[in-house]
Amino acid sequence: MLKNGKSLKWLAFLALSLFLSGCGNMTVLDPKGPVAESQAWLIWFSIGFMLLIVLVVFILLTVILVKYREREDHKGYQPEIEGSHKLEIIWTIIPVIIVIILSVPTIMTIFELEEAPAATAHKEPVVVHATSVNWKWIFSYPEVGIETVNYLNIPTDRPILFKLTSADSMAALWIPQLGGQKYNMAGMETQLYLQANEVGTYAGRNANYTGEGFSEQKFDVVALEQGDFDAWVEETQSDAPELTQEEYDKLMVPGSSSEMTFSSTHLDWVDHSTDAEYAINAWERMGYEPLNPHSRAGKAYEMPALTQSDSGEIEGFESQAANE
Ligand SMILES: [Cu+2]
Repeated sequence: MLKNGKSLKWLAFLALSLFLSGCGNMTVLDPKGPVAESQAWLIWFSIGFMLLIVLVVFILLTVILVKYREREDHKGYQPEIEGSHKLEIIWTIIPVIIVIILSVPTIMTIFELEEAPAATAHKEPVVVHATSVNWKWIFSYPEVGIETVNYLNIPTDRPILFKLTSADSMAALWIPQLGGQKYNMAGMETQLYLQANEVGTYAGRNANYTGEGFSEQKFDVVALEQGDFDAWVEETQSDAPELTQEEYDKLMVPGSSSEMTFSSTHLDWVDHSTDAEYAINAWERMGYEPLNPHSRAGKAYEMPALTQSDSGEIEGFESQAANE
């Protein structure tokens, strides 16, 4: 038999490994930036406060069970509580106070997170347009004219202003270690501030189920020192191939994709937040016809797995025998 202290430690260890293991770097409670930090604080605060309530309830339950159990000298006890103003006030006010204590910090944090993190608000944010397409992520940096697919480089200690939209299905951008998710929707734009405080690679994904290729819609966020980030931007501007609309249309066909890098952005010819039909028109230009909006099956292409050649061409349709 383990001593009490020892078994407690084991329990804590088990709980912790359950929390942290399965998820790898997808973990919410291991924040690496100010946004995720305030959200993790909110989660711990809410759990702690609710546990306190559970504790009080269990203590009261024990006291009442013992004090009011049926005993010889208690036979026939009939409590009169109907119309008791005192009791009515007590059991109305306590839940109101509980809701206030839980909701005030939550609402304050939600409003705070709509702005750039306070500590770095004086710095110019890096603007990144994050566009979801079944089943890929496209990231455009309009300020420096570069675009990436399925990965994202960001500088540390600077707010990143994500402008979220979708070319087709509703999706949700989620980078757990940097902050909670927000929705991407075709024909509109949502905004999300995130920030990384530490150099590292963080997992990102779509958090809104969108059908067959959903599990493949993942990306890596690589946080670099400002100097390394600037060097990457310069290298990309000079070395990466340009993105043409013809190449871009290939990305609109539902399928998966490896990481890609371009020295121009699709914002030159389409902004999906104002043009919700671009992807459908691109399908027509590509000769693609979906058989079902949420499955990979389609006329002409069935879930292509796209890659980028050295010259910048998007490949991966060739291996797909035309399916007509
Ligand atoms: Cu919407």
